Amino acid sequence: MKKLPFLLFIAASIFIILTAPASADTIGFEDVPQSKWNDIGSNYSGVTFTGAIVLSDQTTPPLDTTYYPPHSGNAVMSESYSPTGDRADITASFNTPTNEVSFYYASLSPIWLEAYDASGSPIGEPLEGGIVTGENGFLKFTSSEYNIAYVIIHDTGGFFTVDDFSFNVPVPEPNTMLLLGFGLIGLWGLRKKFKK
Ligand SMILES: [Ca+2]
Repeated sequence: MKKLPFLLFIAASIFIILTAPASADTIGFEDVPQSKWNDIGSNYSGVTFTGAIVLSDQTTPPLDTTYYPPHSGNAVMSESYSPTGDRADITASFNTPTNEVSFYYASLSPIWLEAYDASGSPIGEPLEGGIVTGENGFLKFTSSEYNIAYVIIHDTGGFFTVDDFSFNVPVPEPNTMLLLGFGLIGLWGLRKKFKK
């Protein structure tokens, strides 16, 4: 009966994997190294930011927390500066397409959250967030499937900050199928054992 504990382990693993909800990654921008302050880039696993910098009480210039209070800690994400004085849109590209993206923000002008699939086609209607200063607004975009390859965040000419950027990480289907396969083999083995 030595195989039984192993088979029970396999069965338990399958149960856990199959019932695990999609987990969410939340990025608070607190732990960005100084060398990445001007380009957060791929500092975090699962997502790459472009056009994004970190602002905090440690940066130069420091974050104006009166108008743009962080939702967590001392640091937020904001738009990159550009030589022309315009600010870039922030793009967040996901390693694995997600079905939900959300963040807290403060902005001097209305801001937009646009979601796109892997072929660059827009998903649904862009979300608009109103002017919020001195506190945090919240935007959440949800898709019916895991097809959000990237999102673009932009305002309409002012300045904005983003904090606690969150996205769903899908349950890895291939692993689920692999474990299901092992489980079926295990059950088959168990059935043979009890038949003897
Ligand atoms: Ca923060």
